[in-house]
Amino acid sequence: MVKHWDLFLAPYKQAVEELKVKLKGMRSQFDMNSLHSPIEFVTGRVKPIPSILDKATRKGIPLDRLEEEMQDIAGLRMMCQFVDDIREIVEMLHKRKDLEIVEERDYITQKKDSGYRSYHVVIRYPVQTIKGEKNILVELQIRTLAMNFWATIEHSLNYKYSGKFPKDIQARLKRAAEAAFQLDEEMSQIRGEIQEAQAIFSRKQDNQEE
Ligand code: 0O2
Repeated sequence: MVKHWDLFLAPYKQAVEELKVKLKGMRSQFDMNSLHSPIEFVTGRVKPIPSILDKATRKGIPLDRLEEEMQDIAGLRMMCQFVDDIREIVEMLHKRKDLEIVEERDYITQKKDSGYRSYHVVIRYPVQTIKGEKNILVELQIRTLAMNFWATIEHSLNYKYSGKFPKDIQARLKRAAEAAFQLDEEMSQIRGEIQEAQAIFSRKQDNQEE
């Protein structure tokens, strides 16, 4: 028998799969036109049921209001090389006709107390079901590789310490966040140089494949 959660999560799974194809497709189009892709890679997930329940309790969201009030049951991440790529991706999202932007949260110019940096865009995305169209909320997190590295490490430490970091770990994480920020700054400064090298490398690979 199909369980209640399977039925509830089905459109979220469909949205994640569809959006992964579409966003990865954007990357391929840049590649095919020999242009720098602002998207390096894309990942996606449906929030596991225990995390949905935890978050609902933490934020006081009644389970019959999950659809309206929990914005990240479906989530995708887009990683980029440079901070400026993030703006380019957001601009492209604004132009798309297959989704509607509901909210944007800029944790880059306003980083979180933890040191977390990322750009969040909540979209309303229509999924076609056998019962008609269903609009669901999806959270897109757009971040550089350095921001992603920091967030991934911090997320696992957060899990280990259940959010209650020892003081020294907390201080180190903040310093690491600053170092990730500096790395992004440095890479932006030599962006032209890096892209030139990548173009040469990719041409060399294409020649070898022919
Ligand atoms: P998971 O495991 O990533 O699914 P809140 O949950 O209250 O912080 P809100 O208002 O629901 O936040 O939305 P927000 O802040 O836009 O997005 C929450 C998500 O952003 C988190 O999801 C993380 O993925 C990421 N995030 C936010 N703050 C931090 C942080 O300090 N460190 C890390 N590593 N990630 C962060 P979840 O629900 O935590 O879980």
